[in-house]
Amino acid sequence: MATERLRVFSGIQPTAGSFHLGNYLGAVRQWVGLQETHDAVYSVVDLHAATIPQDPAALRESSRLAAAQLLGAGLDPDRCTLCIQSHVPEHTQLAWVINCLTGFGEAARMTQFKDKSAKQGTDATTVGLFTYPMLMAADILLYHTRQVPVGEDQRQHIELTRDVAQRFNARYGETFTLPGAYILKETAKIQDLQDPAVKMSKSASSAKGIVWLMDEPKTSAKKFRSAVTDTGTEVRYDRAAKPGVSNLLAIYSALTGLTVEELEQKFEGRLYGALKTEVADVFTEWVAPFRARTQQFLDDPAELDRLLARGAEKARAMAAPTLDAVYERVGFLPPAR
Ligand code: ATP
Ligand code: LTN
Repeated sequence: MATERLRVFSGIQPTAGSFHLGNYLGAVRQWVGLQETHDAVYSVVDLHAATIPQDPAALRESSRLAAAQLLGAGLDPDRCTLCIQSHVPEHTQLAWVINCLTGFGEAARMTQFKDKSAKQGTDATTVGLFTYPMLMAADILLYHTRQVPVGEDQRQHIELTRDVAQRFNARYGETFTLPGAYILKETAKIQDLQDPAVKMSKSASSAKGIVWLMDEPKTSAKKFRSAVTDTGTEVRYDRAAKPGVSNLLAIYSALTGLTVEELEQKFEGRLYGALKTEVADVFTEWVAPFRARTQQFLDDPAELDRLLARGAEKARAMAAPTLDAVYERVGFLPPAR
C-alpha cells in the first residue's frame, strides 16, 4: 500500500547573492535529500528579504540566483515544489491572520529580532522585521507542514509557529498541522572560519571567515587554508576545546560522507595544516559541479522563470484550500460568486 509522504517546507532568503557554506550544509543539503522521501515544498522567501532595505534590481537578481543555486544543489522541480514566496499571495494573506493571533510580547521575545534590531537601532528597524516570524509561520502552516529543515538559529521561530497553530486550533477548531524542526546535529551550526565562536552568517561573518559558494573556488580554498584553528596539535572532534578543528571536521564529514571518527583516524599523527589543506581540496572538488549547474540555470533565465511559474502554480494549489478554510473559520464573509 502506498504510504503518504510527510510534507516538508523550508525557505531561504535571497539576500546576499551567493549562498554560504552554512546555508548549504545547515539547510539546503537536507532539502535535496528530503525531496526523495518527502513531499517537499521550498521557497525563495523574497518577502522576508524585504524586511531590510533591498535594491530592487539586486533583489530580483538575487531571487533568480537563489533559485538557480537551489537547482544547482540538486533540487529537481519534478520531485519537489520550488517557488518564489511573493508569487504565492496566500503567504501574505495568512500572515495577517497569524499577526492577529500572536501576542506582542511573544513576538518581542524572538532572539533573532532582538539581535538584529539591536544592531540596526530602533529607527532603522522595520515593523516588517518584527512580524518576520509570523510570515514564516504562515509559510509553514499553509502547507500543513510536518517537518521544517533549517539550521539551529531557526528553532525558536518554529516553536512560535507551533504555539500559534495550537492557539488557532483551540480557538477555531482543528485546522493546522503542528510542524517540528528538522535539524541535523552535525551541521546545525557551521561556524565562521576566522572566529569559530560565531556562526557563519552573511551579516556577522568576517570576509575571510565566510565561504561563498559562488566565489572562485581558489578564493574559498585560501580561506580554508588560513582557517583559525586551536591550541594543541591533535586533530580531534571536541566542540568545546577545539571549536576551529571541530568545525573543519564537521564540514569535511558532511561533504564526503566520512564519519568524524574515520576522519580522526585518517589524521592521526598529522597536523592541523594537513586537515586545512584537505578540506580546501574536498570543498573545491564539491563546489565545481555545483557552480557549473547553477550557471546553466542562470544562462537560461526564461527556462528558470518557467520552472518558477510552474512551482508557484503547484504551491498555490496546495495553499489556497488552507487559506479558504482559515478565512471561513475566522469569520470573514466570503465574497458572493
Ligand atoms: P543571516 O545570518 O544574515 O540572518 P543567514 O546567513 O542565516 O542570514 P538565511 O537565509 O537566514 O541566512 O538562512 C537560510 C538557512 O540557512 C536557514 O535554514 C538557516 O538556519 C541556515 N543557516 C544559516 N547560517 C547557518 C550556519 N552557519 N550553519 C548552519 N545553518 C545555517
Ligand atoms: N527565516 C528563515 C527563512 C524562512 C523559512 C520559512 C524557513 C522563511 N520562511 C519557513 C523555514 C520555513 C531563515 O532562514 N532565516
